[in-house]
Amino acid sequence: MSALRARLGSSTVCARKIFLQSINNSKHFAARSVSAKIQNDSTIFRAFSNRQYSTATEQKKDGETLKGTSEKREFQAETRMLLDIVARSLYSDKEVFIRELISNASDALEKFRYLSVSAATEGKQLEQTDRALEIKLITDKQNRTITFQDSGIGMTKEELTQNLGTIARSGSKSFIEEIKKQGADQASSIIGQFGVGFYSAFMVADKIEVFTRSSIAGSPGYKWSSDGSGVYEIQEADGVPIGTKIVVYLKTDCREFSDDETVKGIIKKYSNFIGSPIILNDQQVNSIKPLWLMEPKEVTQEQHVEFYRFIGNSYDKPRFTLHYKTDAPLSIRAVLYVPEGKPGLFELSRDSDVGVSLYSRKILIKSKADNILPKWLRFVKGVVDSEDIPLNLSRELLQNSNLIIKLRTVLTNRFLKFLNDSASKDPVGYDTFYRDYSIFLKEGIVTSHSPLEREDIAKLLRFESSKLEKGVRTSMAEYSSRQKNEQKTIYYLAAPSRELAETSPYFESLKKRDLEVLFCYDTYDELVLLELKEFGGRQLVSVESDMQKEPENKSESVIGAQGLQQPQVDELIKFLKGQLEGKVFDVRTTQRLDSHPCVIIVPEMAAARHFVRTQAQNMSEENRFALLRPQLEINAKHPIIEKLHKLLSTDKDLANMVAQQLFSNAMVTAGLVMDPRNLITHINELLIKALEKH
Ligand code: FE6
Repeated sequence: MSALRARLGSSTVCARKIFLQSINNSKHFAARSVSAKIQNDSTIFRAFSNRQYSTATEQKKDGETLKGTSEKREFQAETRMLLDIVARSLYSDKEVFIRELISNASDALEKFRYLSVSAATEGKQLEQTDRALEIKLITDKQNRTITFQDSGIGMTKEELTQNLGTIARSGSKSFIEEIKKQGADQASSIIGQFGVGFYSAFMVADKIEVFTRSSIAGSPGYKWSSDGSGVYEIQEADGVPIGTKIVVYLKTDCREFSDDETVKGIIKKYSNFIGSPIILNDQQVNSIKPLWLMEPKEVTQEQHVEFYRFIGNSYDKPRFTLHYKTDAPLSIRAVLYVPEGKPGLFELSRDSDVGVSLYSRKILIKSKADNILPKWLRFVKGVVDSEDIPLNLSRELLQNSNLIIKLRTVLTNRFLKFLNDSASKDPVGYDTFYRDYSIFLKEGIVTSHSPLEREDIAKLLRFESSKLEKGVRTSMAEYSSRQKNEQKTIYYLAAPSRELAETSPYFESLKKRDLEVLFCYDTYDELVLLELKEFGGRQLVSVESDMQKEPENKSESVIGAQGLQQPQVDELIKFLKGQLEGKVFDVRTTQRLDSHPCVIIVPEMAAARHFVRTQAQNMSEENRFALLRPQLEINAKHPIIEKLHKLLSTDKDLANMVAQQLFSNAMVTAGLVMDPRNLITHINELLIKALEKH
C-alpha cells in the first residue's frame, strides 16, 4: 500500500511538473522535449499512417450535433503498441483509469486558469473566461457508462489528433523501452511524463467518445471516438462546450465503474485534493479547498493531518503545524509541518528532497521547491502560495530572484519564531523535537551566512548545564539570565556524557570558581558553538580554551608549600620532554588541576577532535602528533607527579613507562584517541611491572 502511495505521489507530482514545463514552452499537453527529440524519425511513420477514410454521417448525441463528414483514421503501429501496453499490462488495478482521467481534467483546468491570467501577454484570445471551472463525473448504470467532463482548456483538432499521434510517434518507442528497463513499478511516473494516461480508459472500455472544444476563441468542437482496436473517427460537432467530455462505454465485466458509490470511493482515494471541484452526479466529492488559503482558525486538526499525509506521502502526523498568512512585505499563504516521525537516514542526507511546494494562486509553480526555505529546513513539509510570484517564473529566476530570497527570508524568520514559541508553549513537545531534529538546527548555524539568522537558530539550542540537574536542558538565553552581569562569557564543555563532563579535568577549575558550564554531549555541538562564536553579545568559550589562558591571578602560579618545588618541577619537565619527544610539543605546569595529574591541551580542541574522528586513522602517529601539537600540563601537587619525580632517581625505566601512560591517559581524556584498545598492551606491561615484587 505504501509503495502504491509513493508511486501515486510521484506520478501526480511528475505529471504536474511536466505539465507546467509544457505550459512554459506552450502548445501541447504532452512532454515536448521527448517529442522534439524523436520528431525527426517520424516522417516515415507518418507516410504510412494517417490514411484517411471518409464517410458522410449525421448523428445526434446529447446537446452536440455532428457536422460535415466523419474521418476514419488508423492508429499508427506505434500508437497501437502503446495503447496495448497501457490498456493491458501496465496497471494491476483497473480503477486507476479514473485517477488518470481526473488528473488530465485537472491539468486542463489548471492550464486554463494559467492561460486566463497570462493569455493577454501571450497574444491569445480566450472564450468564456468566467465559466465554472470544474470536473463533472456522471455514472449511468443503465447504459453502463461513466462520463468525465471538464471545463478546461480543451483541444483543437490538431491537438486532438496529434496528442495521440505525437505522443505515439515521439514517445512510444522510448516509452516501451523505459518500461522494459524499469519495470511496471516505475511506469506510472513515466505515464505522467508521456501524458498517455488517457489510454488507461481502454482497460475498461468497449468504446470511448471524446467531445472537445478549445478555449482559444473561435475554435470549433469535435467528436472523437474509438474502440481502441485500430481506428478512430473524428468529426466536427456543434454545441460542444469549452473543455473536454469523455464518455467511457464500459465492458460488461467493468460495470462496477458505473456505480456511484464505487466511483466516489475511488475519487476519495486518489483525487481528494485535486484543485478543482469534482462533482459526481451533482454531488461534490473532493474536499477541494486548498487548505492553505483557508482561515487558519477554520482548519481543523483532522484536515491538517489529512493534508499533511497527502502532500508528504506519509502515514504519520505533523508534530508541529504552522499556518501562516501575511500580506506584507509579500503576500504569503503557507502551511508548514514538522513530521511526527523521526528523520530517517534519507532526510538527514543533504541531497534529500525538499518537502515544500511553491504555488501562486493555487497554481503549482514548483513542487519540491528547493529555494523557498534554506537547505537545513529540508525536514519541513508543506505548501507556500504567494500571489507575488509571477506565473511564468523561469528556472533561473526561481533560483536567484530577489523575490525568492525575500520569500525565503520571511518564511525562515517566521518559522524560527514559530519554533521558539513552540519551545515556550509546549516544552515537552519541543524537547522531543529537539531530540529528533536538533541536528538540522546545528547544520543551520554552521551553514547560514546571516549572523542574525544564526543567532535566531542559536536561541533554539538546548544543553544540559553544570548548575542544573541531569536530564534538564537549558537555552543559552536562560544561561545568560542566570549569570552575574559582569560575566561576558558563556562556557561550554564537550564530553560524551554527564559523568565524563563532571569529572573532566578541564571542568575542574571552573567548578572551583563556581562558574556555570553548558555540557555538550553531541559530537557536533562543539563545532557549532566554535562556529557561532557569540550569543547575545556574550563570547562562547570552551573550558579547554579557557584553560590555555594565563591565570588572571599571578599568585596562583606560585607553587605552594605542598607538591614539588621549582627545581624538581624543572627536572621532571626536562625528563618528560625527553621521553615524550615527537609526541608532546611542550610540557608545562598548571595550577588549574586538582584531582588529575596532568592534562593535554591542543590549540583548537574542537577542530582537533573532529580531525581525529574523521581523518586521523590513516595517518602515521608521528604525523598525527605533528599536526595536533599536544601540550602536556602537569599538576605538581598531584601524588602521581610527585612519585614520578621520585622515580627519576630510583627507576628510570618505570618512570618512562609511567610518563608514557600519563600522556596516553591525558590524550584519552581529551577525546583525542579514537580507539583506546591500543593502550591496553602498554597498561599490561605496566601492571607486570607493578606486580613484579608480589
Ligand atoms: C488527453 C483524448 C487525446 C485536455 N483535456 C483533457 N484531456 C486531455 C487534454 N488530453 N490531452 C489534452 C487526451 C484525451 C484524446 C488525448 Br483522443 F483525453 N481532459 Cl486539454
